[in-house]
Amino acid sequence: MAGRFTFAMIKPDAVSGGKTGQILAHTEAAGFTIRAIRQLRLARVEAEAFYAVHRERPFYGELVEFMSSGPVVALALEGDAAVGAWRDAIGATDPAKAAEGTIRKLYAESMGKNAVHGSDSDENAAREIAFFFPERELASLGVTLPA
Ligand code: FUP
Repeated sequence: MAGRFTFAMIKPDAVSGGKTGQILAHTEAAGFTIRAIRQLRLARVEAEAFYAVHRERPFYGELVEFMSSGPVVALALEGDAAVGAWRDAIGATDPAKAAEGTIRKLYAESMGKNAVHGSDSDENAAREIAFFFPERELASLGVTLPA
């Protein structure tokens, strides 16, 4: 059964572009509840670890550079079948291919600078939420992840 939580992130292009408020408003209007939220700047090693799955891809260096270039906003979102619903709300990786009305269509610049992140599975959602938020805070915020 699909879980109720996903991990979302507003990326440096959108934060520095002053889009945080609009993206959060869009997120809530799309039916998600923001359970945890934190603005921070990733160190290079943290960006490398977060995107370790893409280590062998040609765009990895650029991705790590970009993701550590300025503040991001990390979010634990709750909603029905949250992982898939959030991916639907953000649209395709390449904003040029994203559907009308999606967050990437509205706010992203390019395939690399694409405004937002969304987990691609319940397992990765749990891993990514735990990467950004202290476990001791999650239960009190209403986030219950599978062990
Ligand atoms: P998504 O799940 O839509 O975020 O996309 P991926 O996991 O495939 O890619 C992760 C990030 O790598 C994207 F958000 C942007 C970057 N990327 C590129 O810069 N070039 C590519 O060809 C593919 C991904």
